[in-house]
Amino acid sequence: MSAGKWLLPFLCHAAAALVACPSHAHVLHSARVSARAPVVAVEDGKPAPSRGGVRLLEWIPSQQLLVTSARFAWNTLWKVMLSELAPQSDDGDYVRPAPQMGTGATWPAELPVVSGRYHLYLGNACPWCHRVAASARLRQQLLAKTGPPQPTQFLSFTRLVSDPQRASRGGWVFDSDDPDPLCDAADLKGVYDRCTPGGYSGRCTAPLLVDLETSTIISQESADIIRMLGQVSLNPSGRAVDLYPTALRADIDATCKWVYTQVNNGVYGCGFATTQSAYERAERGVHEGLSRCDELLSSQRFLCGAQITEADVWLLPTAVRFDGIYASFFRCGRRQIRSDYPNIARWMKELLQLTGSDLFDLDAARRSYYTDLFPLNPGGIVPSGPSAADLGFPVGDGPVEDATAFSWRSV
Ligand SMILES: N[C@@H](CCC(=O)N[C@@H](CS)C(=O)NCC(=O)O)C(=O)O
Repeated sequence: MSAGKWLLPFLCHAAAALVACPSHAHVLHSARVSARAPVVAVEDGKPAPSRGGVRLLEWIPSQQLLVTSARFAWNTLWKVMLSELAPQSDDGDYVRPAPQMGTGATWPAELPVVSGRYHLYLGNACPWCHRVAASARLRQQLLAKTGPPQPTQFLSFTRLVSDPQRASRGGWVFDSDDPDPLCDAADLKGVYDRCTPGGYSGRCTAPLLVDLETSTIISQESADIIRMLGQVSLNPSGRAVDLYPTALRADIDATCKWVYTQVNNGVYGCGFATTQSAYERAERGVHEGLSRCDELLSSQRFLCGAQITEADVWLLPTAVRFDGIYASFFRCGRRQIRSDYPNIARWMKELLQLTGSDLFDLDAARRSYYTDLFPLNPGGIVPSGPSAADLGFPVGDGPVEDATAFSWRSV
């Protein structure tokens, strides 16, 4: 039987019950309640108001018809919404779109390294923004929002707010307490338009690195931004933190590759899968990847040895969101970091301290995932935890200094 044949009677019956006969539904409802009393909770001697709905089953000839039609309608809508949110392969796997523009992973030679000219647009919930912010923090390049600038800091940044209802495209808007410094845009689309002669078409993603002086986009790809920021420094001390030391490059590249595929993108593969087998593939990969990280961290301080590298910066955003968000929201919590990956848990607390726990707000991120990605959670209920406090995360502190955690390069 065609889908429309199931859907139509269901919608007609539902509409009739809702629109034409609300009082009928109420009568039926009252009759049922009195016949089966007591079913209503009594508080202070008064029955609590009952909200039994329109009692569709009284109107629709068969429960099977109701369930089949509702499931079909719900599933169709979910698949349509999810294909807009997250492109899919024919097998139901999530396929992350490729970035649309950027200058590659090399800092453009024509851009002088001066303080205040380059600006990052970053959203708290976004893991790709988080890894850019963490790398810039570790290299002491990020200008603080308040207080006098330090000599090493050359990047200003704006905190984007996630609000797909307010944004004209994508999900990012500005709030009045952290406005856009480029053109006072209302949303990130306004920034993309301003930087694109003739107007911008495509996804308006964060992170975004722009040159405020020429109103041009330098890059919208987090991996490239991390790499290119490692090639420039304002550090007057003659040495700078090196997250990509020459001797470790092959190991860092290889580690980043599987961390990205299995863990960073793997959790999205779980959450955005539209078939059971696609979900199971992604979920297996996530825990294989996490087990491999945990094993490495059982014998060394960081993923590629005794010092922090880009590989640690890549793992961090997914690790800190794992128990509090992805485990439940993306259904990959078969094993959790706090109980099953003790070495990642130890490493994560250290990374949070070194990057500064004020860089990321887990509880705000959880609210954002659960409400803004509404096709995955149409009711919009946000779980109460586990919160940052439940997980024992440091909260709101600046970065802890520890020179032994880093490789250094001469500048
Ligand atoms: N390749 C990009 C992906 C960034 C990305 O997907 N950002 C998301 C937020 S987590 C975004 O801005 N999405 C808005 C949209 O797709 O419209 C990177 O790693 O920098």
